[in-house]
Amino acid sequence: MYIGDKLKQWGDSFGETINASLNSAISQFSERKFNIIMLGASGSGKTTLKQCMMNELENVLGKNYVPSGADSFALKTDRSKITVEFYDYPGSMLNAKDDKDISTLQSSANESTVFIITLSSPYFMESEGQFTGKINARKIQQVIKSSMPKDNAGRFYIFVPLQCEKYTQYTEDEAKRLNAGVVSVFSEIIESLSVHNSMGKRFSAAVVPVETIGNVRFDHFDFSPWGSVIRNVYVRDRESESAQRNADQLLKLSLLFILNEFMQGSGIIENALVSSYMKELFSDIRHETDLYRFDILFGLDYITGA
Ligand SMILES: Nc1nc2c(ncn2[C@@H]2O[C@H](COP(=O)(O)OP(=O)(O)O)[C@@H](O)[C@H]2O)c(=O)[nH]1
Ligand SMILES: [Mg+2]
Repeated sequence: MYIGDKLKQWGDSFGETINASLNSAISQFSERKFNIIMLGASGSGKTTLKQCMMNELENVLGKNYVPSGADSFALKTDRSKITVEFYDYPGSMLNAKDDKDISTLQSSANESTVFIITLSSPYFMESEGQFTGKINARKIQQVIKSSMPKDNAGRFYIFVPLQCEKYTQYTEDEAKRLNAGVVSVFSEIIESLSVHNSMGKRFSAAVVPVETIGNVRFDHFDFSPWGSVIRNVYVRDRESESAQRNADQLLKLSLLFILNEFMQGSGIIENALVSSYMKELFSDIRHETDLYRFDILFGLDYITGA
């Protein structure tokens, strides 16, 4: 089974829980804005992924969803509003020679609550990882490092392998190798963030693979005569229509964290959004028999509100 029935059930009840809690939890507060920044090399899939998440908004938020521009949306009740904006810059800005570009990126990162870090999976999964440099992990880690909050603000760092259908759909070993690969590419920053987490920073981190296309499979790299990768070649692998998978999971996790931040900032920590029952479902979703898996690396409490 690709995604277990449990996962579906969880997804359904999750949506209801968000809506029910939202109405009661935020009705007494005014407006607040949160940002989600997409960080990844050019071509790693940031814009596609952002669009997939936007496409799930209605489905996930139901009547609380209010459109608000191409890159933002709002969760609204009668008396309050949480606006969420995606920062989606060209990946080339990571390599910008121009100081202005890098400082735009940096100041957006400083103001972001959720960091979605995208990786083109074949670069670290194929050819013994010799093209891992193309993920630009060094620069991404620098931006993350320089944007750590001085105050008690929470941050959710979600590492999202993309272009990963070849690894998520066939064997469990490959699915595990994918998640482990992500952790290894970003090991330096993950270690540092987890130290901050254990010293009391409200930091969470997760690895959440998403298939934004679904019915394609990585086949090979096209090389230039001097051995650099010109492009990644994918082939249509199945009869099925193109179908994105798990962008809704990523959206829900991001929203849960944001809602918890909202409540934290409002001084009603006890008003936990998600019950211990939800926490049980969290462990279910990562059930061994589900080929698809996401891993919470640390900071689960800041996501579930437990
Ligand atoms: N196979 C596959 N291709 C993807 C996936 N996500 C993005 N792509 C492709 O990767 C290319 C770059 O995507 P884009 O979103 O423009 O990347 P950006 O430069 O990071 O914004 C596009 O051709 C997408 O169709 C994915 O999950 N699987
Ligand atoms: Mg883009």
